[in-house]
Amino acid sequence: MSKFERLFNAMPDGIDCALITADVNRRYFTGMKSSAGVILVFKDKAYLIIDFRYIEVARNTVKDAEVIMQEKLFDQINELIEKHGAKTLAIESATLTVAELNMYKERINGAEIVSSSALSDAVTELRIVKDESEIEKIIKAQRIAEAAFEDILNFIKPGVTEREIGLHLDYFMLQHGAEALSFDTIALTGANTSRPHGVPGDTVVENGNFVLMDYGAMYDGYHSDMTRTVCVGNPTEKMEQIYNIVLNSQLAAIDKVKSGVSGAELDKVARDIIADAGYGKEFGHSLGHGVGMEIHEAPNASYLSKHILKENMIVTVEPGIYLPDEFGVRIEDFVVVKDTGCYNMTLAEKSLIIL
Ligand SMILES: [Mn+2]
Repeated sequence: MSKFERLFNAMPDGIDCALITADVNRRYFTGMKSSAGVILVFKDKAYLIIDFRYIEVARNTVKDAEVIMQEKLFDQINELIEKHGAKTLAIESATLTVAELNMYKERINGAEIVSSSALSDAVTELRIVKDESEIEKIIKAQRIAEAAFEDILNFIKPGVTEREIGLHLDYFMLQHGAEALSFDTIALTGANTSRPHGVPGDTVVENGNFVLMDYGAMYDGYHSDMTRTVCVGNPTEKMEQIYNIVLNSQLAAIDKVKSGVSGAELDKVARDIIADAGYGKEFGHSLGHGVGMEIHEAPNASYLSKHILKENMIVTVEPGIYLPDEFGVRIEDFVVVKDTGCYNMTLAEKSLIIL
């Protein structure tokens, strides 16, 4: 079954066509990267309407949809709606702006616009479970990030700045096949490591400091995500103790991952260990999130999460403890959910590395 057929199966009855406009979803359905274009999906046929800049690539690579050169977009959409006799058209409520919605309402005639979350929910349902080729791409992205980790261990030493560490990781990943960075690399040292999403600055690594790195590579449209905290010179007893609490919490949560477990249950396993050690308040973010064509996507692993994990979903497991003005530790792997457990895509060492 094509992705478009599966999309229709995931939508409620009564929707005759769907208009896909989000860049990431257009890429998911067509396999090609573009900053413009729309996909119009009917029950028996899909069209990609895309402008001159992308038309050659589209015609050569897009197989599941008929490729149409964009001219007068709304006239073209209206003609196709008429041709297929569609009465209702679903839009991506999760990503469309109010201005775009108003424009569609004004310029699309012939079909009533369904502004419910039906289409966005259906796309999420498709994207949340990965197929083998998607998992392969994510693993490739992760291997690039891990090679960068091996490399950075030779670079980190007293005197280098957070920005230099971040840039070194970024350069390595881009040089070794990453299409892009997954997100702005986080590289922090010393007291800055207590800021979960701190921005790398001119702070210099000193002996006895942690260095926390949270980063990822993109490969063929797919992201990776990992965090490691390493120590330069010897850690204090407290640093070592906190590191081991986070590590135990992370290992216990990974052990718990399998089909049927909820995101909330997973979060609780990790959180209870940290809370029992006396640091519940210092773990102020959720345990994890899905990763795919977006760096944060479903399912969530937070205490509020209603997601039930299923075979071939992907979830990060990233507990942390953050002590303001002292230091922070976070350790993050990401895993593929399996019926019998999980497959950990992250191979990088996570017992405390002392440089
Ligand atoms: Mn993450």
